[in-house]
Formats: sequence, C-alpha cells, structure tokens
Amino acid sequence: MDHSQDSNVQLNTLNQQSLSTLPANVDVPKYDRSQLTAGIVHIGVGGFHRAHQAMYINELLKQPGSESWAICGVGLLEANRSLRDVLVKQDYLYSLTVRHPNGQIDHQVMGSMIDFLFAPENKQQVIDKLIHSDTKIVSLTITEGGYNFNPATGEFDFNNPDIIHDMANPNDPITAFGYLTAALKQRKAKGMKPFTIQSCDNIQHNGDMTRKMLLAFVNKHDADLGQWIDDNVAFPNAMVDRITPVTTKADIEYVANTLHINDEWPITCEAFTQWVIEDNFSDGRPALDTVGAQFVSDVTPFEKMKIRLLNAGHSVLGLLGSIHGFATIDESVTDPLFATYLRKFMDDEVTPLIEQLEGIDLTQYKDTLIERFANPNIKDSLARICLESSAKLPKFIIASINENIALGRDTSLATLVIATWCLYSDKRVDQQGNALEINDQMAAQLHAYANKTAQDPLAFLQLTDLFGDLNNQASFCKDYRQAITALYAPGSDIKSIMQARL
Ligand code: CS2
Repeated sequence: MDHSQDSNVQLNTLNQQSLSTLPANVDVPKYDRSQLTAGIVHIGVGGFHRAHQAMYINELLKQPGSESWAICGVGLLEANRSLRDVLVKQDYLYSLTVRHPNGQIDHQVMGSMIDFLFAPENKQQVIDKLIHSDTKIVSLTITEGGYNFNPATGEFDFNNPDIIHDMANPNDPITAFGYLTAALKQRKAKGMKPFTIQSCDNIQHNGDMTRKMLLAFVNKHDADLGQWIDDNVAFPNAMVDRITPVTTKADIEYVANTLHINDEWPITCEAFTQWVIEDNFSDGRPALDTVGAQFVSDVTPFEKMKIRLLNAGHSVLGLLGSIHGFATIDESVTDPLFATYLRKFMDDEVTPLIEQLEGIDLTQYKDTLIERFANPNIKDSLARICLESSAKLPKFIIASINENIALGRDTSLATLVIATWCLYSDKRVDQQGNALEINDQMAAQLHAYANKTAQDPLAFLQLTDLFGDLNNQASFCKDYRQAITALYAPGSDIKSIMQARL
C-alpha cells in the first residue's frame, strides 16, 4: 500500500517495535540492543555525530563482542529538551538517508545510541553517567566555538559568563568543561581510571586543544586535579569528515513517504565518510579500524589537509556564494567561475602549505572534494556553512593567510573572502538585496566593526580577537583595501571581482 497518497493513514513512530515493518531494503539494527552498554558518553548530539561517529559504532555493534561500546547521548542545552522527548519515543533510533552523487540512496536505521540524558533537568544523572565504570570514552561535538578559546591567541576565555558560573559552582555545571571536571574529580577521588576525552570537532589538533582548554579551566582552582588529568587522561587528535546538511521538514516527509514511518529525527548525509584517529586512549577503545576508521600515530597532516581544503573551501563558497545570492553549496560550485576560483584557492593558497602524505594524492583529494560539493542530492545550505563563521574562519582560512604572509606568498583569493565577510556582516543582504540569515555568537561585534568600513576601510580588521595582527600587515592591508573598495562600489558584482583576482 502506498501510504504517501493517503494523508489519513496514521504512520507508526520509528521505534524498536516498528523496525520490523520497515521495507526490506532498509539496513536496520539486527543486533540485540537490550544487551548493549554505553562505553561512550557523547556530549553534543547534532547531525554530524549522528551521521559519523554513531554510524561507525552502529557498524561495529554488528560484530559480536562489541556490546560494551554503545553510546549514551548528552544534551547540555535547553534546546535539547524536545529532542530528548523524541528520542525516548523512538527508543533512541533514527534513520540515516545516504545520498550518493549518482542518485543512489541507501537507507539505514542507527541503533548505536541507547540512552540520552538531558543535562539541564538532571545534572547529577549526567555526572553519575560520566563516573560510571562502563564509561570509557567521553566524546564531544560541541562545535568550534564550544572550546572556549580566543581565536587569535588560542588561550582559554575566562570571561565567558557560563565559564564564570562553572568556576563558582563546580557541582552545578553548565558547560562541557564543568561536567568533565566534576566527573574527573570524582574519578580521581574514587581511585578510578579516567575516561578518554575524544574531540570530534573540526579543529586542528582537536585533542591537544581540548586538553589545553580543560587544563586551563581546572588549574585555575585545582592544580592537583590538573596534574592528574595531565598525567592520566588521553585526548586523541582526530580528523573527522562527512558532509551532513541540516535536517529539514522535507527530510521528515521523505522518510514518511519512502519508509512509511514517522521519524522526527532523521539525518541525510553524503556517502563519503572519513575518520582518522590518533591511537591514544586512556582505558581501551572500540575496534573502529574494522569498520572503516583509520588509527595513526600522528593525525596532524590529515587534519590540516581536511580543515584547510574542505572546511575552508566550504567557507569560500559559503561567503562568496551568499553575497552572490546562491543558496546551497552544490549550486555555487556548479557555477564555472566559482569552481575555478575555489580550485585556484586550493591549489595556490593552500596546497603549498600542506605536507604531502604517503598514500594520499592531493590532486585527487581536491578533485573528490569538488565532486562531493557538487553532489546535487545534498542540498547543503550556505546558511549552515556561514553559521558561526567567527569560530570557523580563524582555523579554516585566517591560519592559511598568516602562513602565506610569513612565507611571502600571495593571499589575494582568501583576502577577498575576508573582505566579503565584512560586507556580509555589515549589510546582511546579498547583492540582490535579499536578507541573509546571520547566526554567529559574535554577530553584534562583527556588525559593529564592519559597519565602520565606510569611514575606515580596514575597520573590520580591528577585531583583533579574530584577525590577530593582520591589520599591521602592509601588503595584506593593501590588497584587502582594494577588495573592500570593489565590493562597496555602487552596483558592484561579486563575480567580476572574483574574475579580476583569477
Ligand atoms: C562545514 C563542515 O561547518 C562547516 O563550515 O565545513 O560542517 C563540514 O561540512 C564537515 O566538516 C564535513 O566533514
């Protein structure tokens, strides 16, 4: 029966019981979920975690002997309340729709999450989970901004009000740092082993960064605990990759029409996936190498390659494309001028900074990136890409600009992206006058600085927390000023400005 034709048909909710009603081509968990225990507690259960780590663990759980590596999700934000309600209804199950560039679609249901704790409602429950002897790994996707560092100096930001709260109220945490500290303190007092802290965010040296930030926080009030963490906790660095657009109402409808089930928490993602992890764990690890992840002794070159090419490439298309009036990544990259600009940026301003990796052909890596970006079945919105640019751009693009300046190399393609970010933050409309959706913790500051551009073309660069000393780099400033003049000229057209820089 085709339920999609009949709006009166009440669809079953996706849950353990309704799994058997799904079409035969859906890969559903056949392992016994009642036998699983949560070896991993994951903080920040967004779309990326559900398409990436939770997918690898789902594959692993198909293998006998891996029952102790299921996931307990943790939501720290008030916004996670409704999510918890959905998850409880769905027995923590959700569908993953994998869309290949050639139109092939794979349907899966992920069973790797077996519990979800909504922290604002019961903080003690979260701390108890973190100190439970089953918990071997605490993994994080708290976004680039969640690590609480000053983007220019890389130092911990003690002025964040939530951090000030957590410092003053160690038993009533709000932030991931507060929770990790409360739990590690108790583990130390009980003579337990610590868990591994595994960052899955797009930050180069994400493990080292997590260690540095956590130690800054802890050492402020408990140097003994800081020493114990430094001596005992592993923070493996990792490169994570899978393009995962924001879930839309259309995705929910698609699952209802195709799988005849009501899934209020579905995920759509591309087919490509990669996870390269430093093999450094405090208390054991899942055999992720048996399900496609790669353990290496040093992940640095992989991280740099991915962040400076893929993530930066996204930001190039995101900002330039938004100002032009494009809505998605595939729309932007299928425009030949944008594709040429992106490729030249990657070839001239990033590739010379990347260490050649044995077994990885950078030319092929870049070709694959362009193919992935062009996947017409992944409608990855530029609004998602430009979200929290202030936390992303220092790592994705400004880092390469600084390295190029130090090497005396040209940065003109990246410079235009920064100048475009200024226009974007200032006017908040595209070049057709349509409003742009701005979502950034620093939105007000970005606007205030960018808005002084008419009086001082370099005003935006005075945001030294983001740009460091770029405003003192003469040749960069000259080029930036030219880009600003072109962008702010009446009737300016981003495409001609891009063309002029090729
Ligand atoms: C994107 C990433 O947030 C961004 O700007 O570049 O979310 C990207 O899609 C993922 O890192 C892909 O692995």
